[in-house]
Amino acid sequence: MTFTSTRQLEEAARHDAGLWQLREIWAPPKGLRRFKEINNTVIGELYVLTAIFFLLVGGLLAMLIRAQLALPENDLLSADWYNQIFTMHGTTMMFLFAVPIMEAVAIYVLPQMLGARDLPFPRISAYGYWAYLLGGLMALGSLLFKIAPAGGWFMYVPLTGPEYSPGYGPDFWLLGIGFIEVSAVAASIELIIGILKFRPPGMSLDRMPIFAWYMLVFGFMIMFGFPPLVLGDILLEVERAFHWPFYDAGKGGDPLLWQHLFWLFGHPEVYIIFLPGAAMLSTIIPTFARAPLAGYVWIVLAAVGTGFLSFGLWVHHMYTTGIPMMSLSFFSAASLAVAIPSGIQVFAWIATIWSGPGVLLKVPMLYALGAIFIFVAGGLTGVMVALVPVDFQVHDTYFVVAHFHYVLFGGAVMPVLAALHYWMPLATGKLMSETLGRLSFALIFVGFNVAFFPMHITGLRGMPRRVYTYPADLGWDWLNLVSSVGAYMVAAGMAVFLWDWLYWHRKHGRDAGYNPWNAGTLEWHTVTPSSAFSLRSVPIVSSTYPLWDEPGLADRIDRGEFYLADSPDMRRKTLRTGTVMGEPREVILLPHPSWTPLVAAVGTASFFGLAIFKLWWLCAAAALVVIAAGVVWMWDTEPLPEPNRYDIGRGETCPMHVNGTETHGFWGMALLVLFDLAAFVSLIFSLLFLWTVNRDLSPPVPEGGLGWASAAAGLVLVSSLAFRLASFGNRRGLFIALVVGLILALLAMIAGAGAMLQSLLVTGLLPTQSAFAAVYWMFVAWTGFHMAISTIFVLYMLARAAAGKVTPDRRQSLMNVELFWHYTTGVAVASLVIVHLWPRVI
Ligand code: HEM
Ligand SMILES: [Cu+2]
Repeated sequence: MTFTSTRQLEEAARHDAGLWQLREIWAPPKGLRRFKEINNTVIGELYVLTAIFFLLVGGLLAMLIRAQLALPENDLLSADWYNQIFTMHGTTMMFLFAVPIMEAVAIYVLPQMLGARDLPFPRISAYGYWAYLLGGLMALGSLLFKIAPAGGWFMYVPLTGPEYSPGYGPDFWLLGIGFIEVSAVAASIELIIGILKFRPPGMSLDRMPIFAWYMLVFGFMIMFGFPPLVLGDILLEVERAFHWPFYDAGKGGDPLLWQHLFWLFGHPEVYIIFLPGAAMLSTIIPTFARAPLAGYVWIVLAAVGTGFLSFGLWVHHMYTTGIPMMSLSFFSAASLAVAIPSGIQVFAWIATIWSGPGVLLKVPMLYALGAIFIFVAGGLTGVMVALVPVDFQVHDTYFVVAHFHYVLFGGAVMPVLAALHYWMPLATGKLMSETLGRLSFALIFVGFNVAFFPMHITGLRGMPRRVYTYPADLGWDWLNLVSSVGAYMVAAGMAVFLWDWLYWHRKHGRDAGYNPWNAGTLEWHTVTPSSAFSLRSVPIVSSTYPLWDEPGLADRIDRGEFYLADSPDMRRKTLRTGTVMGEPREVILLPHPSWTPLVAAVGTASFFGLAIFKLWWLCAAAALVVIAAGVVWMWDTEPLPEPNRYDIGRGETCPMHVNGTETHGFWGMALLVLFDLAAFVSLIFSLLFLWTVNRDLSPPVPEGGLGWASAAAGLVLVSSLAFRLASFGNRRGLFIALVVGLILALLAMIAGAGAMLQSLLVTGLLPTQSAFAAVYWMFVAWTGFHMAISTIFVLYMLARAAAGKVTPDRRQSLMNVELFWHYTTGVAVASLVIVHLWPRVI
């Protein structure tokens, strides 16, 4: 029988050894040691709480903005303080709320939805979470001292460059936000691999819950969308700290380079936020329409299509910068095209509602419908501003402010509120209040439209954005007053929501019991609140909505009829399955609670925090803390259980340790490399961009250095070869070959680094003298950084080898490091060619 109350579950655990074991090993530590916990339910909850906290901070700043703008000639806030406030409002909302909340919800529900016990790298989720919390607090902390960035959330240079923003403001942004991107990447690797490799048997790709499809696209978009910003960030910080003039027009740089890099990230960002919102809607709507999602395949195609298209739209944020006519037309057409996949999704939702036996208008569904309405309205103005002549009129006016708030509220805030109402029972076992929910929905929905609809008109009447006040006689005053009233209505609605969310429903809410919404996806398979281990046994599924289509399945999961129903050795485990068909491949031993993620995150945060104030020695100390935590963290990976086969139940066994390119560890490294490669390509893009816009100023040809460059290239290639020999030797069981190979590789790499540095030193080019020279030096610095990481990796591998942890059967870590090693060699050779050959041949 399916448990319908937690009491029954307690009762059962007393007689059932398997259940007892699972509960015991997955129970989070108590007291302060709870912060060691890395399990996705604990981390996911903290993540959601933190993201909502940042939403409140961003909302508070919005209230200040609206208070200031309520009346003309108001002097509540000074101009400079206003600039900081709207900059931090936008920054907080985009970087500290909108993207993280999506990761947070996914980290919490995905494993349960996918019948996994956790995500592939729980410690990385934990690290990502702490990094996010600390980085966010750091960025916001600047507000307390009134030294926050004030250049707008897109931080355009030269305003944010060393000349016009000499203080610390932009550094808080660049380092704080740069740091948070680390956590976004961590989460995206986690989600991609979780979705592709940690599904229950039988769940082939075409049976995945639609939520998983969306989050897969989301993960890949972060992979390719964030690197340009990371690179742009680094370049700007280096320009500010060391005067390398990447963006300085006087020295061959170009402020537009920043705009390109920013919007190469910034436009996909909009979809990075919207796709998870759509994922939530696509999950919630079928439940309340009581019908499967109409057009599953179409939605998958639309999500993937949106992902691709959104990388070709960035220039629509730059129509007014003097772009050639040809590109204006191209980007305008592409921007219009993206309405098609968005439209497909909206029509599919409507068709789903239509095809069912009638809609249940519970609170999550109300929020979902509100989301569709608001998002469509934002989409319509989006089509308008995609047209170049319209944009020329309304660019940088309140019309645009209205447009993007419609998109963001409809695409993110409302879906998130729907999702929180919907999934809360998984965490608390209680339903949120229908009455309070209706009240908060009404206040937020009406308040939002009252606040933002008038901004379309204020914008058309010419009110520019980012002005701290305005004169009384321009016809903007009553519209602004209405907007402010609406904004405070939204705030009141949020207060009602919070009251229910944080307090009321936990105390007085109705018990949710088993599957309160009668949903079809796996996360609802048992009594709420769900357990930290998410399910008693990992099922075999045969449909997209297993709870609807397979009567008795929930029962059988709870009775432990499927895989991994116990854990006699008291270790946390989950199943890795085939990427396409989902057949069992490996039993994964998941890590137990540990302090290392928190320590590493504090170290990383200190590194970035100290860098703001240019305390380089302390930065180096912080880096050592991170490295030490990393070594402790990694040391016990790749345990080699004997015997290697584990009884997963149903008379089947699975290996507990697999080497090769199909493992989640290897995929993790491969995705990291992919991300890094995208940032490297952004650096190449920057060089080509500077070259094409400055055709009268060709890149300087380095004088000499060719010999050193060839030596460097030869040395890094030798180092890769030596590494190959090392791993070849290891496979043959030749320990000496392993050690000698690694040492040779290391020496060759270090010598290569020296030769590479020398190859640029001898040319006499200084990074401060021109933008091109700065980019050349950036290639060298970039390579050097990778060489340093590779060196640390190999020293670590040598230590592992000495401890007997690298053997023919235990070669996965070595393989992962080798991948990074060859990649570093690739970066070095590419950089050398670009710096030394390319200027000679063009
Ligand atoms: C009731 C809620 C909100 C209100 C009243 C509000 C109000 C405003 C206003 C008036 C501005 C323009 C400030 C100016 O240009 O001088 C603004 C900017 C902005 N808002 Fe909101 N906002 C709200 C919620 C949100 C949310 C939920 C998001 C994102 C998820 C968001 C993202 C932004 C961004 C990115 C900017 C641009 C900042 C800049 O120009 O640098 N806002 N907001
Ligand atoms: Cu855009």
